[in-house]
Amino acid sequence: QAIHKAISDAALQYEKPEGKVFEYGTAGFRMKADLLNTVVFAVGLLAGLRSKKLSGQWIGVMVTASHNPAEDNGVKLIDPMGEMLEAEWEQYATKLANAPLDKIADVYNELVKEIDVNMANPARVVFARDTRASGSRLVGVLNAALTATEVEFIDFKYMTTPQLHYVVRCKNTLGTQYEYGEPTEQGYYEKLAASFKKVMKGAKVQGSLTVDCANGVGGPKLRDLIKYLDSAIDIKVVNDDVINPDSLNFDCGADYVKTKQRAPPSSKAAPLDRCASLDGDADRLVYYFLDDSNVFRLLDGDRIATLAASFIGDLARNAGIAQKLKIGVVQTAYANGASTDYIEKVLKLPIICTNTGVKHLHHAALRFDVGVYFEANGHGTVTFSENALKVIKNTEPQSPAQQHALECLQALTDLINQAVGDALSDMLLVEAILAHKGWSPKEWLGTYTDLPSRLVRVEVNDRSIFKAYDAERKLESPAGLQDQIESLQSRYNKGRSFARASGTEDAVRVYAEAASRSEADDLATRVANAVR
Ligand code: NG1
Ligand code: ZN
Repeated sequence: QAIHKAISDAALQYEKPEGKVFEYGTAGFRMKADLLNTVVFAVGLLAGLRSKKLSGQWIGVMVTASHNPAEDNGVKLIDPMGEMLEAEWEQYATKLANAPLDKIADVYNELVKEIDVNMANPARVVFARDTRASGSRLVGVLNAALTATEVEFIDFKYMTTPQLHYVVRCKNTLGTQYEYGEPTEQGYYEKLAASFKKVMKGAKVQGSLTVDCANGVGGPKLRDLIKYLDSAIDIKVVNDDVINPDSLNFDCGADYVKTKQRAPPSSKAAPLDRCASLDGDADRLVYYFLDDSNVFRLLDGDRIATLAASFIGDLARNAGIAQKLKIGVVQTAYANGASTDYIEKVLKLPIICTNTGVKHLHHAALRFDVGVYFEANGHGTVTFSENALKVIKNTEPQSPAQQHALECLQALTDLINQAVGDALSDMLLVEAILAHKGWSPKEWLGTYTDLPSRLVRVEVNDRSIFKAYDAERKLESPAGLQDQIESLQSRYNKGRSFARASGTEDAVRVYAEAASRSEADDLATRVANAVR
């Protein structure tokens, strides 16, 4: 039929990289940008099918490689509620991406049958990209795939990843009782700014916040957001060079700060200055500061989770609805053991540990009324169940204090991007909480003491033999390795270590923590050697 021919014709413009097998992983497809044309073409085709399958709901396509180097790029699909693509569909993406170009129209037709797509349904797609130089070429490819399959689409140009997730959710809830906001960038800023001002009632941000934007799309977007905040907060934007393409994620950004455990070399922060870093597409956030002795102190995703959980817990108690809300925290094996301890023993909240990758955390979070989830690397958010929204909205306050707490909670549900982890939204959340508590980063850090930890990347011949279970905290294969790891960790005070195959890189990651720096390093080295 006509579409079959249009797909075949359009596909002819591209060339498939030889001998490369593609896989839709934790972060969609991600690799060197010059290998991506045919992959993006395939994703464009699938986005249209996904929309048709869901009766014409809007599907998002984001072109980004997040914290990866400037020469990389990637592409991922966003489901109607602003969530990651349903896991079941990842295999279809993989199948299309690996189809030979002269067969891709046939594979497309096969998929239509296999997935049982009603081709008479409309198809609607929104897309955006980060600031990478390769983005415009890839968006051109996407355009070609959508045009060939007669999909209605809107190009949102440059956006942070969470902004596009927001737009997708807004588009699909427009005119329903779950309306999420205006499906525009301006709508996003207005929603964040208005709810921030509400949350800030009765509190004032102390001092300024310096935000390192990884020289990515978060820079210009943060500058835009600031215009809507009416100086409710003093933000200094640094590392916001989006002109020089090589500067992206280079010696700056959330991933740099978290993995190197140091501030960007360009940082001019004085002791006790509040600093934060975003990653290249602004879905990760970490805080840090230099203490009185000029020592670098990191406040990572675990810290944001504990801060948010304790604040929301307090608000729920003050609002008199604590009994009606099941608040919980979701972490991965990479969460520092001290944070897990603090959540269980001090905050007395339930914890779920899931596999790495935010889609797993997000799903687990939905099991709570208020689900606080963060990966240690700073990617996360808070979800509110329908019950939670109802209770917060419908509770009659019995005192001014209770009313204040309820209003604050209500505003939080708007401030927090519930579709996905969002560095800009999370940043305003942290700023609001610190302001309410009257805390500097020093008091925040003082809530508990992190166990020294070490993360090592180990190159192996075949990482697929490393099979994990128990939320990736243990290995069932290769045989015997788990016993070795356990015997090693038992020799260290508070020792904990695990190894798992990375889902985004061709390597095995080894994590170790222990009571002292030297023990953690030593344990990591020994487990890494056992893995090799
Ligand atoms: P892998 O490569 O599977 O460890 C990394 C991060 C995840 C997540 C994904 C997706 C660590 C240890 N791992 O996964 O947390 O963010 O990338 O970007 O930080
Ligand atoms: Zn990212």
